[in-house]
Formats: sequence, C-alpha cells, structure tokens
Amino acid sequence: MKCRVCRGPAVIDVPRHNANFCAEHFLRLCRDQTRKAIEQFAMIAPGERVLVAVSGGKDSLALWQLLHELGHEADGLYIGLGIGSGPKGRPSGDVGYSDVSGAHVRTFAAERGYRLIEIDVREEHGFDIPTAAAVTRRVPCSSCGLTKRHLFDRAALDGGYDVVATGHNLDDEAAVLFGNVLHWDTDYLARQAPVLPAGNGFPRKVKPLVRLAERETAAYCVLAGIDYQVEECPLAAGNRHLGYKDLLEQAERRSPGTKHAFYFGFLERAAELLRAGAALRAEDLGRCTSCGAPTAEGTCAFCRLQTRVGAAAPAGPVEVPTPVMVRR
Ligand code: Q46
Ligand code: ZN
Ligand code: ZN
Repeated sequence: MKCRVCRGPAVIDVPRHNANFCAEHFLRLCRDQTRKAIEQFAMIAPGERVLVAVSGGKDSLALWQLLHELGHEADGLYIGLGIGSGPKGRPSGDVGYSDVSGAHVRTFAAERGYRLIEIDVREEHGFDIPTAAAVTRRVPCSSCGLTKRHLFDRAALDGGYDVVATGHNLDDEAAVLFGNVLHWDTDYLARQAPVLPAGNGFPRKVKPLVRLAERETAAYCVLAGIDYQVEECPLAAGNRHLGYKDLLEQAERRSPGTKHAFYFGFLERAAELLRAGAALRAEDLGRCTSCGAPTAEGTCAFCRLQTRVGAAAPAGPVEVPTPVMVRR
C-alpha cells in the first residue's frame, strides 16, 4: 500500500478517493478538505472570530485543531451536561461521561494554548440532562440539543464571535439527511445546510467537516496525537440516527462514495428548491421575556425547560427514557 502523493508506505486507505496516504499526506488531505468546505460554502471569512462547540469527542477536537492549522482565530466552548455522573458532592471516584469529556477538552486546550470557555449546566442553570429527560419524559437528546443550541448561541453573541462551528462530519449529515428524507420532513430538509446564516438574533453556524467521513476524523486524531473521549454518550444508545449511520455505512462499503454523492447531491440539486418553499428563518421572532433569546413565543424553549425541570426535579435517582430519535 503506497501513498498516492509521495509513494512512501501508506498508513490509511480512503476508498471513496480510491487512494492510500502516508500520515503526513493524510493530515494534509484533512486540512485541504476542511479548507475546501470553508471556501465552497463561504463559512468563515479571513479575520472572523470562531467559537467552536467542543464536546471532547474526535470530531470537535479535530475541528478545533484544523481551524487553528488553517489560521483561523478559534476559541472553544465546552458545556458540562452532567451526563453519566451523580450530583455535586458525589463520592470521589464516581466519574462519568461528562466529567471524562470535560477532562479531555481541558487537557487538549491547555497543551495547545487554545482559549477554552466552559459552562456547567448544573451549576449555572440548576439542572442536568438526565434530570431534564426524566422530567420532560422526552428523549434526552431533545432537551440536550435544545440546551446546547441555546447556550452556544448566547455565548457566541455575548462573546462577540462571528460564527459558531460544530464538528458534524459527512456521516452525521448524511444520516440526518437520510432520516429527514425517509420522513419527508421538509422543514428540517430546508434547514439542512453546512451554513446557516446569521439573523433574527442567531449567530451564523457552520459545519467545516462535512467533507470528512467519521473514520477520517478518527484517523486524523490518532495521527495528530489528539487524545479524545472514545466512549459514546450513554444516552445515545438505540437512537434511529445511529441506525441510519449503519445503513449508510453498509451502502458505502458496497459502493465507496455513496454518502458523499447522497449528501452533496442533495446540496447541489435539491436543497435550494426546498429552501425556496420554506421561509427560512423569515418569520419575525420576538425576544424571550426572561433571557432575551429569539423566540416565537413569550418565553424561549430553554427558559421553559429550566423552569419546568427546576420546579419538578425528582429527589431520587432519575429514570431516563430510551432514546428513539435525534434531530439536529
Ligand atoms: S450528548 Fe446530548 Fe448527544 Fe448525549 S444526550 Fe444526545 S445530544 S447523544 S451529541
Ligand atoms: Zn505521502
Ligand atoms: Zn429564554
């Protein structure tokens, strides 16, 4: 197996590019693909300040480093969601998913001298995601996604950032697209884009890793020496989104390039038509009477969640419903 670029020994094959790469040229490929996505979709202009949503997983840490390598000013925001661990004052040694994820992010940022902002939902807003899921009786990803979106938007606007970047990769986007197509969810399809423009009180949101597959971001981390949270979120097990990923992976194995053709074919041929049909973020939103965030109702969904969970948080251990669906 030889590197396509230098003919030296290759360390990874990339079937959809019909090529193998050595470590140096694979890392370069990842940088080039990220730069290409940023330019292709006009995600980030030179000199703009980027806030990267970092979870401690491979995609977000790879993204953070890639943005620095490409010369962008990128700070990280980590949100402690309180997943997989007990409340404050728990016995020492009870370290859960969120604690481990946070530790990876802190070490990563400290080693590279990147600026990290942290928000602990439990400390600052009085609830955690397992409790919110138990109180609302909805899948955890529902209150989790809502909470993350709200806090990222707010932190970006408060911090004067031009754009929020997330680590969604090609597999993520293809799987979400697959789910939305299966249900012909035209509202979600109209909003599925690698760039969501700023407006109506929301910052611009971009996904610079859409040209990289999940396997490639993992390989990037290994080859670039990035130590990431390898565990999946314990609340994600069994959701349909993961099932769609498996289905698409089977298709990809039979026919390399399927995911890319599916997702980029949608963006090139169908997305514009759907957007024209939906008034994307066109409705005039009011402002939340409690926190000032944009909302169509008097109080925003995050403030309603916070009030509801705060008023109804159970004293004992929480029972979390099994997740069945994730939408992003
Ligand atoms: S952290 Fe939150 Fe994810 Fe866990 S509860 Fe679902 S949305 S799966 S990216
Ligand atoms: Zn090479
Ligand atoms: Zn609010």
